[in-house]
Amino acid sequence: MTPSPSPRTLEKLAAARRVAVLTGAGISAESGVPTFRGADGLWRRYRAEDLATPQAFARDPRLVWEWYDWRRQLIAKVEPNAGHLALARLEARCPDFSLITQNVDGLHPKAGSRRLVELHGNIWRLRCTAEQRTLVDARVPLPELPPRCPTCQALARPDVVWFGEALPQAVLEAAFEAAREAEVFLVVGTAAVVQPAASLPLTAKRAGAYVIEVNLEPTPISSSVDESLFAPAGEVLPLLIP
Ligand code: BJW
Repeated sequence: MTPSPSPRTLEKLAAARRVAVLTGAGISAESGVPTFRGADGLWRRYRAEDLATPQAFARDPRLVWEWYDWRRQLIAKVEPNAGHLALARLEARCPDFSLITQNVDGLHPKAGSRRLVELHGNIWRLRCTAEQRTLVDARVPLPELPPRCPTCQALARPDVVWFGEALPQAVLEAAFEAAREAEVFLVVGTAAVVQPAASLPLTAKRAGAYVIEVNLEPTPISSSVDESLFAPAGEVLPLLIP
């Protein structure tokens, strides 16, 4: 049975003027997007070192692109779920709101979220490896692998953040500022192990936020938050945000 949020959690969320949310792969799981670390997670079948590092791309850009092109084809077929839609509703009624996502799938904007910080980039953008110019290319499948920059013909890469790469400074600052200023901080569907994203809920907590976690199972931050709700995000978020 889906756990009911406590009255205190519902009151905090209803009264808060400054709300920040951190989402991870779990929020898109019910749409049909694979997570990374779960039972059917991508990292059970593929090695991150072979596909999601700058070294892997330097070694074999075509292999890396085949994997991203496969994921793009999968994501192109799915729709936002009740969890994404609930967060878009929360944004519409909250004067100061930030949705910080680790996801690259673009399902939050598709659900109507606008005040969005994409920590790990976006799978629908390509970045020129020579001049760092980015462009949106939503063609599935891509006609040429690996794709090239249409302006200078240099190799293009997915505009995502791989292991060992720094997150864009402005994006990182916006996320930590939102965490420090939030009255309520909601953490949804993340294993909370990848840094620096995993530090955001604890930063918010230390700065005085009421922190609510939604996940299928306990995570390393569960013992530090104010309330954990262990159930699918697509069921819990509509209860939190009717
Ligand atoms: C549900 C659900 C449902 C399921 N409802 N819930 C400090 C200590 C140790 C290591 C480091 C450190 N600082 C940095 C590091 C290294 C590294 C790191 O964190 N490693 C750890 C794994 C140990 N971090 C980095 O390398 C980062 N870079 C960095 O710090 O650079 C520093 C630097 C500075 C200056 C110069 C150079 C460098 C970059 C991290 C980039 C992560 N990239 C990826 C791939 C993105 C592109 C792509 O998608 O292909 O991001 S990896 C992958 O993990 C992806 C995700 O965004 C990220 C997080 O995963 P997430 O969202 O938590 O998903 P899962 O699958 O792990 O969990 C899903 C959860 O949902 C589970 O808990 C389920 O239970 C739950 N769930 N269904 C609710 N229906």
